[in-house]
Formats: sequence, structure tokens, C-alpha cells
Amino acid sequence: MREIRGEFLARGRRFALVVSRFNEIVTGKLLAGAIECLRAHGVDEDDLVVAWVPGAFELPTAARRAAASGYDAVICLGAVIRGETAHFEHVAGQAANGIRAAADETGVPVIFGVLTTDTFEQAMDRSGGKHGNKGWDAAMAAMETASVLEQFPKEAGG
Ligand code: INI
Repeated sequence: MREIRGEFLARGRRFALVVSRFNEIVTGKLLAGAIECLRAHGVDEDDLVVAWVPGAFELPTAARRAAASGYDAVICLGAVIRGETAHFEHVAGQAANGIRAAADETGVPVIFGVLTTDTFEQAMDRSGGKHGNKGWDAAMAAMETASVLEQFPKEAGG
């Protein structure tokens, strides 16, 4: 049996971070956590790009473009807070479905670092507060998944 596990290495890999401006107090902390994680794992500053989009709804569009342009992984960061939006389900659902689709269409890891919480406080707890930083976790998932994919041969013709 051969077992594949991803390594948590950022050196030599290119990462695009796509971040929602909506709820920027929260998403800025997610971004800081993700960048801190990638730096801790050896990323080269020249291999990082950060792209801001208006809201979580726009994350998939930019992520799809970034994934197709040669990054090893794309990290989507956002915060959809139920208490502040009547269309919570639509925004959160479309972000999740679109991010999934971007990964499927490109074969590039597109990571779902989007908080979906009932309250602003819960979002703060998960962006560097008492429940850790989901941005850091998203960066870990990006490195791990990129590493797993690298251990499979590319599809014929791909
Ligand atoms: N975008 C978010 O990222 N989080 C939210 O909580 C949110 N709310 O509350 O509506 C939100 N809305 C904006 C949306 O993502 C789009 O940017 C907008 O609808 C334009 O397409």
C-alpha cells in the first residue's frame, strides 16, 4: 500500500489569497493569519498575491481566474454573518458552491476560508480570538492539498 500525505511547505509554491472587503475587520484578521502561516512555512514574498473583492459572493470569480493563472493554491477568505444579512443563505451558499466549482474546473486547490456565523462576535472568535484563526487553518489546507496533488502524476494531456 502506498499512502500519500501532504506536507506543510510553502517554499517554492505560489499562493493567491482572495479576500472579501465586506466585514473587513474580520477578513483582515483572517488574511493576517493566513500570511503569518505561509511565512512560518517558508513562503517567498514574491510568491504571494493578495486580491481584494467586494464580498464573499465575488470570491469564486476572482478565485477561478487566479487558479487558472498558475498559482499552486488559492485561498478564499470571507465572513458572512447571519445577523447582518437577510440573504445570508444565498451569499454563503453561492460562495461555497462557486469555490467548489473553481477548484473542480481548474484542478487547483481553492480553499474555503469563509466564516459563516450567526454573530459578529463568533466571527471575531474565529479570526484570531478564542477559537483560533480560520485564515491560518485555510493556509494549512492550501499547502497540504497542493502537496497531495503534486504526488499524483498529471492527467494525460493535462
Ligand atoms: N458579503 C459578505 O462577504 N458577507 C456578508 O455578510 C454579506 N452580507 O451581509 O450581505 C455580504 N454581502 C455582499 C455580497 O457578498 C456581494 O458583494 C454583493 O451582493 C454584490 O454582489
